[in-house]
Amino acid sequence: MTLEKAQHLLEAFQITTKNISITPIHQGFINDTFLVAIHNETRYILQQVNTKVFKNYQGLHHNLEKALSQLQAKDYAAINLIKTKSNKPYAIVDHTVWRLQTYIKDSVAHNFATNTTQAFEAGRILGRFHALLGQENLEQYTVTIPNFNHLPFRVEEFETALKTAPKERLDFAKKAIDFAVLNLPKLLEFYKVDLPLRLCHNDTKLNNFLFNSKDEGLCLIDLDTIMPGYFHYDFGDALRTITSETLEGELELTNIRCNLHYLEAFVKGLKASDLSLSSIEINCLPIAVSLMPFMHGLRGLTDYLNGNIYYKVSYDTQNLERCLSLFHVADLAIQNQEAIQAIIEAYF
Ligand code: GN1
Ligand code: MG
Repeated sequence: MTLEKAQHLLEAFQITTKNISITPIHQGFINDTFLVAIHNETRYILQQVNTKVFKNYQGLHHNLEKALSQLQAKDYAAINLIKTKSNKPYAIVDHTVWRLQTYIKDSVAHNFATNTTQAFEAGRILGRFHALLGQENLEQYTVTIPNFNHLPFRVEEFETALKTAPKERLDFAKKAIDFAVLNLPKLLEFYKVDLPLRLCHNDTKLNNFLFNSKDEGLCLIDLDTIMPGYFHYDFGDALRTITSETLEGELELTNIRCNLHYLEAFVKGLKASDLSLSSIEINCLPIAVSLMPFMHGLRGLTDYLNGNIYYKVSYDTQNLERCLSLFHVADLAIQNQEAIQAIIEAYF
């Protein structure tokens, strides 16, 4: 991104564009993100919204504005959208969609947890997020990506890919395919229970939580996928990145952990947030810890089989490697299912 281009884009928004600097933030598989500084002081997050993934970007920004207006509380750091000069939450510049958000000073994000305070705080912030949005009318939110975290739908996509993928990809991914086929039935059990829908974040990997330098949790970021879902999606997605103690696509599988101390700290933090969950929701929490890494692994595998058409990748086998890594996280959670259940039952 050149300075001229940044200047041109930022002119669409209600900010001064004098003396700006811009740095790309190389994170995320979908949108392109930049940190903008004005006079080396005020900072903003500028993002190009991937409209191939978020075809309904109007609905996305409707959800975003609505949810952000509820996520305002003394103990939860607020993020605000900077409106465009025509008072819209996003700008269309040269046929591309851009949005600008406030940046929380001195905040940091972690790709994986390194102490129990971070795990506790992530649990607490997730609980606060759900409590603040708990009264929202789900009908007023748009489903921007239908069936986003819905495993049965991801299985359909996987089965289609199995039928259409070239033989060499199927052979190369054999180990992952076998793991998926073997474990699918027990994870699909989750859908036998009739759980209540809640407004969910739907992408609660740890690096979407902001912390201060004392490891206190501030808020959740990246609210693109806010839509109705099960609390379990947010619970399991956060835990997969908290218990593993490694980067999401860790290639050295022996480095991946299922850290039950971190899991316990997260559950304690959730309890401390005073979010109230029904007993039927509580009963399904343990399986969510394996469901989410499995579902993400399956999405990566499907994309590999399809020739990498969804996620941004830097090399051909990246999606498959992410899948193997995520399946390992799922496998460890499956092996530790009883211990995970005992920890959850001790607090809920
Ligand atoms: C994508 O781009 P990012 O990191 O916000 C994906 C999530 C995955 C994540 C994997 C819309 O999110 O579901 O968890 O990659 N988002 C979408 O880290 O597909
Ligand atoms: Mg995201």
